[in-house]
Amino acid sequence: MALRQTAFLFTLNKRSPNLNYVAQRLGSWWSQVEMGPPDAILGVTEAYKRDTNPNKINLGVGAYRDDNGKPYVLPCVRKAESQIAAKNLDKEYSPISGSADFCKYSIQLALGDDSEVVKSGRNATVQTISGTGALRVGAAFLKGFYPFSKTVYIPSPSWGNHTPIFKHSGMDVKSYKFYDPKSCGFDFEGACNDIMSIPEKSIILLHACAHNPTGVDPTPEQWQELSNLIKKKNLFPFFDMAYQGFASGNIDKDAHAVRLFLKEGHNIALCQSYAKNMGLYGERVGAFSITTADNDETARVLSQIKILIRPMYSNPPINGARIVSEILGDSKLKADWLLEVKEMANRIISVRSKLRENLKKEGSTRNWQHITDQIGMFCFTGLNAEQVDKLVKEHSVYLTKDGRISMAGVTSKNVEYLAHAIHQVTK
Ligand code: IK2
Repeated sequence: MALRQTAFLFTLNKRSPNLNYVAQRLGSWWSQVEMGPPDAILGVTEAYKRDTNPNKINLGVGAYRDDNGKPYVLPCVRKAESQIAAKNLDKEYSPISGSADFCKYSIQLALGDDSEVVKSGRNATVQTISGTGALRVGAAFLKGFYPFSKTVYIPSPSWGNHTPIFKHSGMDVKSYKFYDPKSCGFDFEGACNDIMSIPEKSIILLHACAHNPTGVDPTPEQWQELSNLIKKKNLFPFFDMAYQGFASGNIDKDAHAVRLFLKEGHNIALCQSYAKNMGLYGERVGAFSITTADNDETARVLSQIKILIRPMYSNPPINGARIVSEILGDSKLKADWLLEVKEMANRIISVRSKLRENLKKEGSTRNWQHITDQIGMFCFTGLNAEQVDKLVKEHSVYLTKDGRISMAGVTSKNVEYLAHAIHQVTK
């Protein structure tokens, strides 16, 4: 049918230039395709770009900005790039699992230099297309090889892409309580109760630090209890660590939960991203790891992950991995990076205080303590859909519908305007 139609169009085209008219009469192959909705997060940026208000602020997507509201390339990344350029490297394909150096540095960064897991080779690690790719590869591995229920329990709420990623891989998704709208904090009791009722041997997704979208993280004591409970229920912990270093400014502190679970004897899945902590958003560089029982299991798991990756994208891009390896493999550059990631985290912590102060100055009598209690890139403001709508329409402040704002888009220059706008819609 397709061939006949193409041949017919070709003959007609020779005779008549009015192909559109003919295509219309025949009907297009895609006339049944309906318009899809814009992405809940990236769609906000599209709307922001169309706005002509000079005071507009984009607090939608979680991408770091400097205090002038400009995208920020870390100085250590620039140095790494010039060191790499001087090496005059080739552009050959990467192995399916990516750069071996990159994988080694990544798992060491996550688990620590003294990690027993790394020393004994109990990790199957591959380079991925940033954190999203790590989640997607991980989900495909679970779908193919997890021997029990293929249901993943994610916190409520969670990053908007978690459910689509797992569903796209053929997994089922359910949720457990995480956020308490009354306290704008962690619903520890609700989470524990829900986890108690998750069927044994299910998969549980945990945000390692800087929970997205709420900015609410369990305390170390709560992580300990969560670890005990998850062990008791025999659940498989799947960690998403997209913000190591970006939450507190300290890479070890932010990896606390992951390292604790391993110390407590769990085997885990782990997704890492260098988008935020090295500012390598568009380089799309991340890692996926499974910790295993022994070397032999590592080799078997790795072989199967490679078989899954090959038809997906064959092998990952080389540039971002080179930058990460150059930084993590060079003690001077690594020291620079640790300072720079701390500076980014500190700027976010400081604008949280400024936003609270300015809301007070505006005369707001609401309790805004959660702005400074929450951590990482996002603040879950507690604004309802109507207030969000007003912020967008009346003040050109762009944010996601759930009331999440990216603190990275707040600067010392726009914080007063933002506080004024928030007060106007909440008073
Ligand atoms: N996992 C979590 C929890 C994330 O927050 C992200 C990044 N999200 O940032 C966009 C936003 O919410 O505004 C990722 C994974 C994956 O990030 P990437 O694929 O860019 O590494």
